Amino acid sequence: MKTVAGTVAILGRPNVGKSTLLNRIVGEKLAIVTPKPQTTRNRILGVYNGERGQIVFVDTPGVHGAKKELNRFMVSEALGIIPDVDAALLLIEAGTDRPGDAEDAILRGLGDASCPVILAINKVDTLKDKAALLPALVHWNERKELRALVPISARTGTNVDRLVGELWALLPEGPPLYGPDTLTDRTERFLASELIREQLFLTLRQEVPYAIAIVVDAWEERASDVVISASIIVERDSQRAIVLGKGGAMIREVGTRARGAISELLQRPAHLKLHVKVQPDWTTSPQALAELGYRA
Ligand SMILES: Nc1nc2c(ncn2[C@@H]2O[C@H](COP(=O)(O)OP(=O)(O)O)[C@@H](O)[C@H]2O)c(=O)[nH]1
Ligand SMILES: [Mg+2]
Repeated sequence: MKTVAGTVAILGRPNVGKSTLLNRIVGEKLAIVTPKPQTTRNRILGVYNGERGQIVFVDTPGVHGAKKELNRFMVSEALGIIPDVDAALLLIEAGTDRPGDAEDAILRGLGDASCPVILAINKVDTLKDKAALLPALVHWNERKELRALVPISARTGTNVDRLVGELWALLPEGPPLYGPDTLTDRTERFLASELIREQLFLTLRQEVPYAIAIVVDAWEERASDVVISASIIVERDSQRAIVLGKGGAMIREVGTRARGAISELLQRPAHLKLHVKVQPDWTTSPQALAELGYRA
């Protein structure tokens, strides 16, 4: 049998579970996940090798009304991938009965690119009564551009195999795009910096995580471990104080947790040195954004 290979974008509004789904499908933690919206800032590619061939999934930032420069970059990361993929998964949460602004924008982009799309209705594990899905199914079913509707739970894995199974038919025949050992296009440095950002999102209150970027300053491989120095960039002195915490308690806690996650990722012990630096207006300055990896 001929093999199939292609790219599939995972698109949707913030917080619907796109990154959770990517991790679930590839079986590794490539994308960070938090209960807060707008955690993911860059496209992250995850390679899935299955019975019929290879699917390259692209996790994207959530599509939302964007004002700040950083947010505009995030939305362009998501919508800008559409012309380059073979198919798309539009992810919504159970309970989203009709398309909102985000879904409209995504479906418009997919329509313009004649890109086939499957709707995945996520978080069905939160439904007590599965019949509650029916009104949504009826409404979404009216959208002729949807090739399939699949209720799933990215968290528990329910129906994720079926969802992936629906994708093969949308992809072209061809050899694998990536070698059998390639899991992602992202470097260990990037993944490690994301794990630091994840802990900051999980630990810090409200707005502070949105003002944070991470720069890995040094990465020293030693015989049996790795020493990583990283800067936590914030916009204001007040945010620096919050990240440090009383007597440095907050940053110590973040450092301990991130070190654990990074050691797990790298499959070897990691040591982490964190510094907090203030760089005013990095979220609005195009030049600063580009230097921090948020390049338009
Ligand atoms: N109950 C439930 N929660 C989920 C599911 N998938 C994701 N979540 C949660 O939804 C939140 C946002 O997930 P995330 O993957 O970061 O969403 P993203 O912004 O679309 O990438 C996190 O707290 C996840 O644990 C699911 O299938 N069921
Ligand atoms: Mg995400």
